[in-house]
Amino acid sequence: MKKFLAVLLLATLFFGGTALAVPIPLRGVVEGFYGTPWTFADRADIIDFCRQNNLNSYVYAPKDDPYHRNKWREPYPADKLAELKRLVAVAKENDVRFIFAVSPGLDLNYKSNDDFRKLIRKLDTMYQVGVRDFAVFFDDLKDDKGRHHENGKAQAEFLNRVQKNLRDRYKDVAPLIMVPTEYYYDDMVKGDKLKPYTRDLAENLDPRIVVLYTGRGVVCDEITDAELAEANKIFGREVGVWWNYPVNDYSLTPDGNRNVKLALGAIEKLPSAKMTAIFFNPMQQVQMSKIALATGAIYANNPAIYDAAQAWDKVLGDLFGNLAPQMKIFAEHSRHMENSWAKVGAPDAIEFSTAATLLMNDMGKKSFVDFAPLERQINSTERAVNTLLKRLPKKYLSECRPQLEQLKRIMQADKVALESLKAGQLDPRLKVLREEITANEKLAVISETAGRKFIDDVLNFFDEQNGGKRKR
Ligand code: LOG
Repeated sequence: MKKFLAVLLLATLFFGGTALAVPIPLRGVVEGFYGTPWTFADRADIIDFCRQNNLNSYVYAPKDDPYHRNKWREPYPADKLAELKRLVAVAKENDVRFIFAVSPGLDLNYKSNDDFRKLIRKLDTMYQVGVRDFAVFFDDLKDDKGRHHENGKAQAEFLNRVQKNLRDRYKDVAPLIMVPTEYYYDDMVKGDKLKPYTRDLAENLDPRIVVLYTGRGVVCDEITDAELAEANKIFGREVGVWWNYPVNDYSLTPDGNRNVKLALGAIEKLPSAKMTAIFFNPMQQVQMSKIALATGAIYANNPAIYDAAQAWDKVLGDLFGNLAPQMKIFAEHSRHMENSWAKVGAPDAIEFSTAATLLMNDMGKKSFVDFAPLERQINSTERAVNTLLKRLPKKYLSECRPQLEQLKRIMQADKVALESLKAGQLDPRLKVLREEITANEKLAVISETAGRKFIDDVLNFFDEQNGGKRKR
């Protein structure tokens, strides 16, 4: 009977999904973006956010902290070190691991004892302020021609030596974490063979060192279970994932100071198979990053049953309360990130763009065209934007005002475009509005394939009509 009850209990838990909750052991945020690093307050806030969302790690790796990368040999000045010490304490209070990373690859000499000592000195100082988790990153060491000069064996031996040195002297440090120079799959292989660097690194790296990779590309659409298994095979261990969403450091204003597109979608399309670590790389916009990061936390706490759409709804509700419906509309127009080398995030505003596409298909072909579905989309989007501009708390608004204002401009132009179609005649204001939008794209990009596209579709439609008329 006892046995039966035990089986019954296990079965209920099993099929109820709860007992299956197997969190990814190391899960958290990697402050690993280019651009102005987060402030102390941002970091303390995100560490608290980690605890609240059951994320257990924060990786300190801001590319533009000179002492992390460019001037890695130099010790932190006293004030910076004091700040880091406070942060480590905040992490400890929140039960979040503070993982300190250094990126020495730009000019490290693997054979130099002096360089080895300098690196160890850096990590020792961090140990003294309370850090017990360390990482050494070797990403982004390519020259303008896309070549790098890293030697996989030398790098592995260097890291093994670092790991041994720390573990011999300190019994309480966690296994070292590293990012290889060839950190995405497509860069590790040539044809069906491993490239020499990756082969030598994998062959020589202490199997206890945790390797992070970013998937098939740097910023890629998904990682399947099979792809993860392939990466595990390459490195002869369970690799971890450095996931480049919602990071937007490759979408910049011309002065390079601010990011033009915000990644406000859910984390999606990640493995459901067992994984050892996952770190999400956020945006400089710390508050706006919380949408994706909180969905990432739901994923990392139970990958097997993760549902991106459900997680997104829950998180929007948790973060924005009664403004969640409006935030959802706004965020829908700002999920997808894409350029010549990056592609990630669900498509933007699917319902909106579907309504626009259907409408444009019908134009000129059918005697009755139903404008209502797109009109509803435009109106509800405009209303949502206006509400957010009025009511969104300042900490959020200060990070997304340019994008909200741009979406507002786009909706105003969409209205004029729609009226033009209804009237069968192009309203000359549309071109003016379009120009304004283009000028502002230097500062804010949103809804490229939905609201923004509709403007051009309508302008093209009238161009073709006029062209056609002229021809006749
Ligand atoms: C960098 C990262 C950057 C991200 C997105 C890794 C491992 N390294 O191209 O610092 O934020 O892409 O631009 C990267 O992803 N390299």
